[in-house]
Formats: sequence, structure tokens, C-alpha cells
Amino acid sequence: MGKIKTICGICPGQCHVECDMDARRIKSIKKSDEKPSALCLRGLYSDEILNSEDRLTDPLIRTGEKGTLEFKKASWDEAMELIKEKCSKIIEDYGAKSIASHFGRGAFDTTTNDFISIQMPNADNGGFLSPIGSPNNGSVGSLCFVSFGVFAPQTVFGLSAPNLVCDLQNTEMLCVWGANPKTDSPPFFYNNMVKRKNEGMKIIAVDHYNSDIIEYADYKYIVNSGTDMVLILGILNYLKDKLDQDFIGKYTYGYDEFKEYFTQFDLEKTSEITGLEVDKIKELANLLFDNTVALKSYTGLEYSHCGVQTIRSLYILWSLLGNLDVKGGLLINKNKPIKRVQNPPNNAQNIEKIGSKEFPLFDKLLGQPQFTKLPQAILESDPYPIKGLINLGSCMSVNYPNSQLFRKALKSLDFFVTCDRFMTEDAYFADVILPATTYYEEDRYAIYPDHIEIKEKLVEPLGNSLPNIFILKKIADALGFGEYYPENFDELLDKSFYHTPEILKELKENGVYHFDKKPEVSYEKYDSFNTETGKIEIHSKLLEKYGFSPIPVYDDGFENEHEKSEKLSKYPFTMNTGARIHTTFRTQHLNINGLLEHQEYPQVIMNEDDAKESGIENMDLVEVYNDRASVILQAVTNNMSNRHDLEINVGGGSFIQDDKWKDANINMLIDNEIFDPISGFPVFKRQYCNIRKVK
Ligand SMILES: Nc1nc2c(c(=O)[nH]1)N[C@H]1C(S)=C(S)[C@@H](COP(=O)(O)OP(=O)(O)OC[C@H]3O[C@@H](n4cnc5c(=O)[nH]c(N)nc54)[C@H](O)[C@@H]3O)O[C@H]1N2
Ligand SMILES: Nc1nc2c(c(=O)[nH]1)N[C@H]1C(S)=C(S)[C@@H](COP(=O)(O)OP(=O)(O)OC[C@H]3O[C@@H](n4cnc5c(=O)[nH]c(N)nc54)[C@H](O)[C@@H]3O)O[C@H]1N2
Ligand code: SF4
Ligand SMILES: [Mo]
Repeated sequence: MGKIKTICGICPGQCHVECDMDARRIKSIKKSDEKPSALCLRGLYSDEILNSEDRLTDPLIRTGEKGTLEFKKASWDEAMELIKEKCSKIIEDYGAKSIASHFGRGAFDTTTNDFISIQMPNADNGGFLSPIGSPNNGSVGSLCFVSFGVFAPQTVFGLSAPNLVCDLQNTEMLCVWGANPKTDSPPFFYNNMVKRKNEGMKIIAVDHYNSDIIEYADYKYIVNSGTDMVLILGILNYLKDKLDQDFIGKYTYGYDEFKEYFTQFDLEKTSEITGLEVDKIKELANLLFDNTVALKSYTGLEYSHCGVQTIRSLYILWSLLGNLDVKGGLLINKNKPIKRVQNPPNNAQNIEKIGSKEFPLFDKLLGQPQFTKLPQAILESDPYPIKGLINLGSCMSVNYPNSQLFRKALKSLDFFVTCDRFMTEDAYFADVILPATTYYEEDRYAIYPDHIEIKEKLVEPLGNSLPNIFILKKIADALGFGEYYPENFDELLDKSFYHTPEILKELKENGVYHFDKKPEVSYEKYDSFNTETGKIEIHSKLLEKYGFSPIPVYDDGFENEHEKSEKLSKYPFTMNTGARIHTTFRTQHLNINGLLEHQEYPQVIMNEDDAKESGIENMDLVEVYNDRASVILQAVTNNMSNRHDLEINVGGGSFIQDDKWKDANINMLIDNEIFDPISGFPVFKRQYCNIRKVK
């Protein structure tokens, strides 16, 4: 087998793309004076993360009451015996559908994802527990990526985001709208973007505060949180007489109806809602019209009341401005990833899933439950009781909205298993905790655009920890479907590359497989969209069928002006949460001193005039609060943030974290009853609060 470097070992990179950061290279960079900012910061502290005293070494079984941290160390066999016993009892009493599984950011490595199919539509794979007959195999896809990556592109183009490619290599102008490539993991796109900028490419950024990308951009547009759709409507209205009517007539569906709506958004109204001056709106519109512009977006637009429709309108804008599938624009590629893993049987077809009543399109497009409705199933048996939960690589009690409710729900489960590298806040409610390795400690394969390679472990696993896939194998064995999971790495390769014997052979012999040369790129493929009309659907037939507005319509979340002014008089600040920071990955690594030295406190970024009015100075400790809860943060003031628009760090709220972070769970302030009705995504980026200086 090939002997190839391993990755940094801490995060799997974005789903399906593996970071190329060699652990050994990180070590040598650390010894030299090379600036950490050129790199993923967490990678630099990977040895501290790997060797942290907080790592889990053995399976743990609860000995004390739920809500305490009293556990005893156990063997894998003991833990599996208990899982078998408890799950059998639940299946006997309530049926298999009452046991759910959930996968988070710690399950995004290619292997785990290949076996359980987390985020992309995959009709054949019912998820981890489908062989025993449970349809409730959820993931953080309930909160992340799929509004942008599935709902919006499917309802405009009949494609998913991996088939829409930002043509960074060939563009003279890049627009980053609702993303920040500098925090990507791995920062591949960022590195290429820097290279292209040095070659003269210009960057447009649209964000709600002075993020890294705003700082780096040539043209900067700061909008009020969640108002991007209005900006897009205003731009379309301003440019409407210049649009290519021939293209519109031939390839789009629903333009006239949309035009009737967007003509309401003149420049003044657009400016008033978005907070962007009229001249800046015109400037942006003209830049987008006069140039071929590539588009980079991601999660920044997902979390408003009309997240899916906002991202749809962005794709529509790109199409109408002639930036779709042209060199240097937003390319369409119809490549499919190579098929991996033979899917286990799905014995849960046609069983209602959690949240599918409220969000039927979530079920239709993803075949998954919408887990924001998990507490309702656990606490109110709606649509039926959920009694058991197997969670891997997620800290649900912190990352889901209304953490108070999630904590209550997790505590009420009959049986809760969680699998992690560290103790998490969920440990308070877990009955069994299973220890996972880092990627340093496991043999694995990684898939790149042009090749697949085997990565060998660098060190032996800590204690009795195991790679995700072998934890799943043990659980599957206990529940009677272990034959679909591999026992060891050799079997893992056999199972993963089951459909492609030639790849399997190469990997086993040489440790690497190179894909054939890429096919020639072709442009302007507008004739065959996989939508009902075969066209670019401005008017989505699918949304219409599911009872939603077929065209993008702006929604600020208020029924009327009265409701709005009532809310704002009490809580005048828009609370936008969760722009990525460099020192943490959601809840992770806030116990790592090296990283904490780069950013000590969770922060709230705010306008300096707002600060002055509230008697707050830069770096003061402040309390952000609403009816639900309050958290202590450090204020960072600047003159670029819009008035009354806050950016607040997420991640705090787990007991293993540093004192400054462990009580700062912003999801305690987030109302789970406020969501995008199409995707069910929480409105993480547009709720309301107030702020005051800590005495
Ligand atoms: N308010 C607000 N809330 C948000 C967001 C926001 O922007 N604002 N963002 C949302 C988004 S985009 C997401 S994706 C979710 C993230 O929600 P989670 O998936 O819960 O994210 P993390 O906090 O990264 O938790 C991952 C856990 O996996 C563990 N882990 C890491 N690697 C491995 C591994 O290899 N194996 C195992 N078994 N465990 C591992 C880590 O220790 C950590 O405890 O949060 C969402 N919550
Ligand atoms: N270091 C680090 N890297 C991470 C993570 C992490 O926690 N830490 N999390 C990982 C996860 S779970 C994910 S899903 C990806 C996400 O990757 P990205 O989506 O690229 O994540 P962000 O860096 O938050 O970039 C979103 C940008 O949108 C902006 N934004 C927020 N609201 C609005 C708005 O209303 N309008 C506009 N125009 N912009 C807005 C934010 O300020 C931010 O700059 O990152 C992953 N990478
Ligand atoms: S992106 Fe992930 S794998 Fe790469 S260096 Fe950073 S933490 Fe490590
Ligand atoms: Mo995410």
C-alpha cells in the first residue's frame, strides 16, 4: 500500500474535500517564523488538540443521574451490550422509528459521509438506522448548507451546488456574497483567490459587517442582515431595461411575474431597507452588468426568514445578467462523483419522518428528517415518540436554536449515545459516550478533484478510541446490521470502492488513483435544465406545488409595522450570529490555549456610534440579552458595521471550554419558532436583542 502523508488531522475540510495540510509541514512551519495568518490557524495547534488532556480515551457509561457528569470507564463490549439492551427495549416498546440517529460536523470525513450519506440528496441511502426500520437519520444538514446547496439551486436549475462552479481561474472579477473563504476548511479557495487577486482579479464583497472578505475586497457593500433579497430586487429593477430579453424568453420561466414584483423596489426603497446608499446600489448593479462575474456564496444568506428565496434570487440575478455558464462566470457542470459504497437496505421507506409534516420539501429533496423538530417528537410525541438517539460528531445542546429546549429534550430521552473526541455539553444528557480518534490516528482515504489517495496514520490512537467508521460498525453489529460496515481498513476500501474495482486495485497496490484527464469545459448549456419546465425556473413549479410563493418574495419576519415597532422598541439590535472565526470550529477547540491566545473572548462586533450611545468602549465586556437569556461578550467597535446590526460569535456554551466561553451560548437567545418555512432553517442571522455594558 502507498505510503502517503496524512492531513493535519483535526478537521476533515469541507465535506467531500480533504485538506492537504501535512502534519509534518505544520510542524516545520511552527518552528519557522512563517506567519500563521497564511494558514488555517487550527491546523497550527493540531498537536495541542491531539494531545489535549480533555480527549476521550475509553467508552463511558453513566453512573449518576442525567444532568450530572458521573460516568465510569467501560470496555467497548460493555458499552455495546448496553446499547443492544436499551435499543432492543425501545424497539420492542415503540418500534424502530423511535430511535433516531444524528450526525454533525465531526462526521464530515469522506468515509463516514460515504457510508451514511449526510448532506446531499441520495434517494438510495436511507441513513444509518434505515436497515432496522428507522427513517429518522438526521444531520446538521437541518441547519447548514442545504438551503444554499440543495433547496435554492434545485428550485431554480434542478441542480445541487456542487454542480455550480465558481470559475475562479478564468474570471477578472469575483463576487463573494454571503461567504468568507478565509475561514474555509481547507482554505483552498482562499489561497487560489489570493493568487488570482495578485494577478489582477478584482473582488466584490457583500456582507453584513467588515468580515475578512470585506477587508480584502476591492468593492465593499455592507447590507443590513437578511436584506440581501431586496438588494437583488433593487438591482434587477434598476437594470431591467438592459436585460437580454432573448435569453429570458428562451431559457427562463416566470420572468414577467417576477418583474411585476421587483419593480416595486426602486432605488430609494432598496436603500432604505438594505442600508446601502443609492449610489452604492447603482455602482454594484453596474459592476455586475458590465463584467463577467464569478460567484462565491455559502451559508451567509441561509438564515433569514426568506433564506431559500434569497439564494434563489441570487442565482436568478446571475442568470439574468448573463453570468451563468459563461467563461469566468458561474459554471454549470453535470459531473457526478464516482459512486462509492453499496447502500444497505432501506427498511424505513414510507414511514413519516420527524419534521416532514412541517417541512415536506425537506423530506422530498433530502430524504431526511428536519431535526429542528426533534424536541417536539421527544417531549410531545409529535408525530410520535422518539426515545433513543445515537449522535456522532455533533454538540446538539449548543448548536441547535433554543438550547434550553434541546437540553430539556435530550435529558428526557430514555437512551442517548454520543460519539466524540472530547466531552461535550451533550455529555450531561448522555447515557453512553464513545471515544473517537482524530485523523492523525487513523488510516483513511481522501478524495481530491484529480486523484484519490490513502493517508496513513501518524500516531497510534489515543487509549481505546476508534475511527468513526469502526464505532458505527460496532453499533451496527449490536443492532444486527453490521455486515454493511467494515471491520478493518482493508475491508473499508473493499466496501467503499465496491463499484469501481479498477480504483480499488490501484489504491491497494499504489495508495493512489489518478482520475482521467478532465473533459473539455463547454459553456452556455441552457437547453436542458432538470426542472419541470426544463427552464431556469424564476417561478418554481416545485415550490408552487408545495404551497410556497413560486417567485422570490421578501419577508422580514414581521406581520405588520406595528409588530415591528413593538419589537424594535424593546430589542433594537439585530442579532446576527455565527460568522466563522479562525480560532474555533463551531463549538470546538475553545479549550486549546494556543488558539485562545489569538482570541480570548467571544465577541460582538458593533457600530461605534451605537457603542458610544450605550456607553460602551472597544474591548469592553458587554451583556447581550433578550427575553430568553443573556450572555457576556467582548465588544469590538468599528465604523463600518451598520447601525443596530450586531455580529455575534457562536461556539461558546460547553463546560470543557475556557471560562470566558463556557457560558456564552448565543443559541440560548435564538428562538426556534422563527424559521425559513421552506427549509425549516432557524433564523440565526436575524433575531433581536439589546446590549449593555457589564458594570
Ligand atoms: N447561532 C448559530 N448556530 C449555529 C450556526 C450559526 O451560524 N449560528 N451554525 C450552524 C452550522 S452551519 C452547523 S454545521 C452546526 C454545527 O453543529 P455541530 O456539528 O454540532 O458542530 P461542532 O460544534 O463543530 O461539533 C462537532 C463535534 O464533533 C466532534 N468531532 C470532531 N471530529 C470528530 C470525529 O472525527 N469523530 C467524532 N465522533 N467526533 C468528532 C467535535 O469534538 C465536536 O464536539 O451548528 C449550527 N449552529
Ligand atoms: N474556522 C472555522 N471554519 C469553519 C467553521 C468554523 O466554525 N470555524 N465552520 C464550518 C461550517 S459548519 C460551515 S457551514 C462553513 C461555512 O462557510 P461560510 O459560509 O463561508 O462561513 P462564514 O465564514 O460564516 O461566511 C459567511 C459570511 O456571510 C456573512 N453574512 C452573514 N449574514 C449575512 C447577510 O445577511 N448578508 C450577507 N450578504 N452576508 C451575511 C457573514 O458575515 C460571513 O462573512 O465554514 C466551515 N468552516
Ligand atoms: S483546514 Fe482542517 S485539516 Fe486543514 S489545517 Fe485546518 S484544521 Fe487542519
Ligand atoms: Mo455548517
